[in-house]
Amino acid sequence: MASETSSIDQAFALAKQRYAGLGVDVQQAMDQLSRISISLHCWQGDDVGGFESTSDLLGGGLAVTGNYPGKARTPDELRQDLEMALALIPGRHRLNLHASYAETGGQRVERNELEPAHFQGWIDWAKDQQLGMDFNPTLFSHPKADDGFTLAHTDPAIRQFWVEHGIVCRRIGAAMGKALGTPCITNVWIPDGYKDMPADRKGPRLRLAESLDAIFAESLDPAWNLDSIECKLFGIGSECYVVGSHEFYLGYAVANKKLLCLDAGHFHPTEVISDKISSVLMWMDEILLHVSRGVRWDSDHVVVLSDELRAIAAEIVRGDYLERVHIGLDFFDASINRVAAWVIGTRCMIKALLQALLEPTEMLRQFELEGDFTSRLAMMEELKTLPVGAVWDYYCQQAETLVGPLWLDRVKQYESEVLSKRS
Ligand code: RNT
Ligand code: ZN
Repeated sequence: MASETSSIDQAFALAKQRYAGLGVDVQQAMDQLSRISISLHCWQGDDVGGFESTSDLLGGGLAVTGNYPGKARTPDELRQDLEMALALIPGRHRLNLHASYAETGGQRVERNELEPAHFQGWIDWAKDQQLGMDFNPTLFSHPKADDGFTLAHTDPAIRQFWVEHGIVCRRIGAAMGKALGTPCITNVWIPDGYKDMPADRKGPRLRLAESLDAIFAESLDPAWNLDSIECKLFGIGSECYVVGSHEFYLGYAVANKKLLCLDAGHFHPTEVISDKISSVLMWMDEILLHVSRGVRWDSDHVVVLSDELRAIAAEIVRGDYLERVHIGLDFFDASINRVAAWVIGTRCMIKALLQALLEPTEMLRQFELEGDFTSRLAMMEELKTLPVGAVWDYYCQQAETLVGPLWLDRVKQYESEVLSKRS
């Protein structure tokens, strides 16, 4: 172990020199990285199931594939799995919870009657784990969402039910933020849309705007709760029309000072959110990201260190947006170990941020200003193979997190001791 440690130290010392040669302060990059929190989505741990018994169907056009054994069946199991994942991820992070993960003590509580008390178990746990929390009303997997419409439904009673759900969720978000001393981002995503060509694209949008206004009518302290709205291009069963499109929510967010949530899987396949960050931040203070990986469609694959992930991180760092961009994850894969999925995706997000923080951006900008695009491209490619891995290993070691693929052994052990015992 001693020689292992020293080889990490040696590699780090060499990497540090290498970066210093480009004017990059590695220590400063690591310090900055340690202050970035990623919001881990609870729903990777149980295939977006939640703990209500209202509906076995996922609904809302969401699809999880795979039947890897060992998924969490109770809030305690889910928390135990999250603790395992968090122990293998350097830094201090956040939990992103859905309303369908309420703890109602075996009693049936309708979604429009949820209270902070139903999330006290999560809040206490988050406090104990030193995690901030983010929150999401759940407008799917419910009989009142079965026909594919919620806030834009033609039936005023159904709209009212979901408006009330939104209202109670914002209060729950504020309670989470107050208890934990960090604002909770309460993000609204709805499935509403048509499978086939609509005759009226306008009506549902008018209804959605009215419902959102009603949800957001109560003013809450932004120190406790921040509202966010998530757009989408299409879903399964809403291929021809989605009420909450990008243009709809971009406009609503600007007009009403809300955060916009950009999900990496919610655009045309060649359209990337990395390019949208600096565009939308011209007109709003803060945004939320749902970092995901669509493969051919919004498939929510586990995030890997792709070109787009690196571009997202680079944009956040280059634009000096670390305080204005909230980074949440949104993927769910049931075909691999679910704890490993969290660890892989989150570690990749952090690695991408490290790589971005180690970039000699000024040098690249200078080339660009001078019109020397040859040097810009050449340097960007050279930078890709600098020893970021040595810095990453050292960063993990400093954070007392397992270095390299050693974390996988720990997950395998957890699988045989805990997950495999679940039926
Ligand atoms: C769906 C949205 C939404 C969900 C979660 C579970 O397409 O991405 O964010 O994934 O609310
Ligand atoms: Zn999302």
